[in-house]
Amino acid sequence: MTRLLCLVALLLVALAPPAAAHVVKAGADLRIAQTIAGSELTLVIKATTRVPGPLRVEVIGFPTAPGLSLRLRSMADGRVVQGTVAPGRPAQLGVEETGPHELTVSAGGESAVLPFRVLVDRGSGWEFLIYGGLFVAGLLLVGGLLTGAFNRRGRPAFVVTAVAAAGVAVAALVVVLEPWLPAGAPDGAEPRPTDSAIGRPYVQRVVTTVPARPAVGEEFVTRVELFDGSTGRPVDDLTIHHEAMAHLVVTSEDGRYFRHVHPLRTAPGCLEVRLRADRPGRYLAYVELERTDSGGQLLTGSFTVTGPGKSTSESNATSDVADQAAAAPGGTVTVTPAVPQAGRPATVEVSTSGTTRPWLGMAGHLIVRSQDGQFLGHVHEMGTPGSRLRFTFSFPAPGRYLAWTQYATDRGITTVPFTVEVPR
Ligand SMILES: [Cu+2]
Repeated sequence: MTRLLCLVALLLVALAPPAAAHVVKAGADLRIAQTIAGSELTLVIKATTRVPGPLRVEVIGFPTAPGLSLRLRSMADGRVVQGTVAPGRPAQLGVEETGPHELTVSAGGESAVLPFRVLVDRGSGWEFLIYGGLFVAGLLLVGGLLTGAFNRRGRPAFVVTAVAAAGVAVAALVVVLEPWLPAGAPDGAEPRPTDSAIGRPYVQRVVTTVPARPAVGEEFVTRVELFDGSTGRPVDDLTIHHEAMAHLVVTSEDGRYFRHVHPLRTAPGCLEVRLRADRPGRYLAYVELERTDSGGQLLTGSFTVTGPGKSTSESNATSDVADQAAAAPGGTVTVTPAVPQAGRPATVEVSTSGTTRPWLGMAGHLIVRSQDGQFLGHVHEMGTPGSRLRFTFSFPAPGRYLAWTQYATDRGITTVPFTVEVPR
């Protein structure tokens, strides 16, 4: 009996997964895509393990990124540290405290102010039970085995081994149940909002440009101002989703112009990005974002570019996009079935030129707009990076769609445009 219990206890110890298996958000890197100084880059604020200590910041460029100057400010005591970061040259900024900080990122006369929290995992209280239980069990097991070896009657050994087995059982139970047990908040975490049960109102937006009527060929600022639907105050609680605070897609009416960019937070509730349009006419803007406790949202807006040339509404969308596709550096697009049905999943496959690398957390992106601009869809390639991207997309209704697939390689971000006709 004693031997059987020992065997069971040993098996439990051997089979229990390591306590580190649980996911601690405090230990995760924060990745934020930014379009700055004409470059697309991802800023990586590495997870901190101790405070005071170094905060590591890296930058990934698509394909390259300018050198960025960094300014880290603690919101608790106002302490400021500065540094620079470039691809392959990470920055180390000293942090004294956990809690709210602001990282100002500047390059080419542009700046973004990124609020974030320095979090350090305290470890969950449950770990104490796991390691405590295993420790006690280990001690008693050894004791039990020794007592069993020197005591022929075996009763004390039985008791000791039974207690050891109970210790192991408690530890194993906590290991198994840990994903469902409440975890302690990390150091520096935001206090739980009291209104989280009902959620926050959707964001209202105003999309404007500076100047108000940009001219063809000239750089202008696209500004997205976000307001709370009920208080009218600026919305400054966006959560990072798909590695960005907001994803902005700007297309000309005919689809010939397409930009997928990640605006800079220039002030609370204010996002800005610099663009340059190549033809006059109407442009449509779509903003994908997610507000804390409010879910994802798609906001739309439009603006007009003035100047000489063929207007964005005069050209034939299909032929222009086809010309553009022919000129694209890589990618043969295959849609299956060749004539997709409305409301039924279709498969879009794109052959890539070069090995893809993850961008915005995915191997590839497919963005689909109805010709009239009333609909915008966005799906991801979820597979592993390779030479072929595959998307599943359901066109919502009959009509003509303008579509763009995007992926990143070492040479930069490739956009492959194509059109799809969905019959009645
Ligand atoms: Cu994006």
